[in-house]
Amino acid sequence: MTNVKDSLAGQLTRSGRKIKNMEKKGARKKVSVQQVYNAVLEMDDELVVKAVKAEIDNGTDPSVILNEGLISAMDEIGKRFSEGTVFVPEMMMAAEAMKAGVAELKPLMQDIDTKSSGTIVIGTVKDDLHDIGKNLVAMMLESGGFNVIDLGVDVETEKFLEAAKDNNADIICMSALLTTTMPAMKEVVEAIKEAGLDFKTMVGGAPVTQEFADQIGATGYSADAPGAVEKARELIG
Ligand code: B12
Repeated sequence: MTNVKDSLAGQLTRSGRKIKNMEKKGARKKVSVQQVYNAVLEMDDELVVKAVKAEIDNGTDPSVILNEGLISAMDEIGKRFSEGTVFVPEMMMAAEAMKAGVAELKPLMQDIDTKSSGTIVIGTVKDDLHDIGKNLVAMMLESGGFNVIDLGVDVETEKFLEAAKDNNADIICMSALLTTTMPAMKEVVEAIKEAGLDFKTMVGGAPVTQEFADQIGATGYSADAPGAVEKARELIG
């Protein structure tokens, strides 16, 4: 019988070798915060933290570190996953590395002049475990002065509604990263309507589009975290 640990280690070594080969071919994108970007591709959380700290010390804009360093490296990991050159364990390691970098940036992304702009309930929809983007959106909303209740991942429709009612929320924000979990967003929008409630809804996540948001009757959509803050401000008025 194959030992799972050995098999995972084998996978990692094999794909690690592939990553090294790709490096030789210069497959890494050139970005201004190269050390951060590279460290995520190395899937090394300590290296990511070191590189992020170095950029902070250099005075680099935190949003550049986030977008050009951390987020674009995760996009590259996703591309490699699609191509079959990295596997789920590596995606997880890269995700952990990215989270460590985001944690370093979080204190720098707080708005100094914040006042509570409204209450937002946020979560990743049912059957979906992706939370990096959702966490970023939650962090930016919090920094933007909103009171944010984060329900985590794999959130059932009923739980969104209950939390919104309990906290007298203005908006329910939903994240989905899988095409198979996007319909859960529609379920929440319909459940709100059926219950005669008037919560606004915002949807996002890599496969989600404005067109999809319109189709399911969501109140708002944004392609990224800063846009989510803008949209939330617009919706709450
Ligand atoms: C990291 C990752 C994982 C990690 C997740 C770790 C974690 N804690 O989140 C792990 C390894 C667990 C994972 C598992 C799986 N994954 Co995955 N994963 C990814 C990966 C590489 C990156 C996602 C990410 O974090 N991106 C970075 C963040 C910052 O971007 P984001 O989430 O899009 O968020 C931004 C915006 O979309 C927006 N946003 C996000 N949410 C919201 C919400 C609102 C309200 C608003 C307004 C905006 C907004 O703002 C964010 C910041 O700017 C993607 C590839 C990709 N490029 O998307 C695949 C990807 C999403 N996974 C994929 C797959 C197939 C899977 C698995 C099924 C694999 C498997 N065989 O097991 C499982 C599913 C597990 C489950 N049930 O959820 C596919 C999905 C394909 C599809 N069409 O559905 C992708 C696209 C990879 C691929 N190219 O094939 N994955």
